[in-house]
Amino acid sequence: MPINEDFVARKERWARKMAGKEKPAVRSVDRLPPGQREVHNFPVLDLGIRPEVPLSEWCLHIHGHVENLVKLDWAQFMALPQFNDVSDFHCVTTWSQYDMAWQGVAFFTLADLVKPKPSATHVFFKSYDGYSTNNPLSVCMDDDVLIAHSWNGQPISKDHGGPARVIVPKKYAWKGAKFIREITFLDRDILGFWEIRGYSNEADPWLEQRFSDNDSRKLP
Ligand SMILES: Nc1nc2c(c(=O)[nH]1)N[C@H]1C(S)=C(S)[C@@H](COP(=O)(O)O)O[C@H]1N2
Ligand SMILES: [Mo]
Repeated sequence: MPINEDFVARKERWARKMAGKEKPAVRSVDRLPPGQREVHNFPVLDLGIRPEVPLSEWCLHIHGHVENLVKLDWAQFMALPQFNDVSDFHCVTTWSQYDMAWQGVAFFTLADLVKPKPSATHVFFKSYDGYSTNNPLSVCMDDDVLIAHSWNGQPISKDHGGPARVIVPKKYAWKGAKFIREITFLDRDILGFWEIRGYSNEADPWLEQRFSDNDSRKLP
């Protein structure tokens, strides 16, 4: 298999962040993707079901095309190497909030733990509220993707998806599952809650991929 330069660069950036050596991100003056407006109040957006998951009952199940199936309880999750990252947050309903400071466990760390098999190409995320979403594995293996338990130094509230939520900064925010419960590595793509309902399967805010009609690859 040829070495994927892009992947190596992302993993190197992540390793520098883990070591606390990353340079502050140099963001362009133009941080607002087309059709978005900046907010400062972190709106709440979900299906209206905010499941109460006591930490004593919380469990993250990671399985599928991996060498090691893993079930993490809260203590095991919190004992994993911690990762901090600051990123911009873009909701498809046109609000964006800059400089969201997240703390949690990097997707890279989870991948090191479960070791995706070569057959793994996609990742499916399932939540305690019945929500789901999907991403290519290559999208998840970026230096800014994490399972966050804290925001601005405080545990993520139930409104914002606590105990833990997925953050995929380069995509519209629906690609990051709040109330995360299960992560499945797959050898094919399966559409999530909004993707089934006509939302883009690629969800790049800079390309304004809000709905599937703007995707580069039309689904059958
Ligand atoms: N489990 C779950 N995750 C979810 C959603 C949801 O309804 N349920 N909504 C998504 C959408 S559309 C957005 S914009 C963000 C909103 O996160 P917030 O409520 O913290 O702003 O969560 C995403 N993740
Ligand atoms: Mo959203």
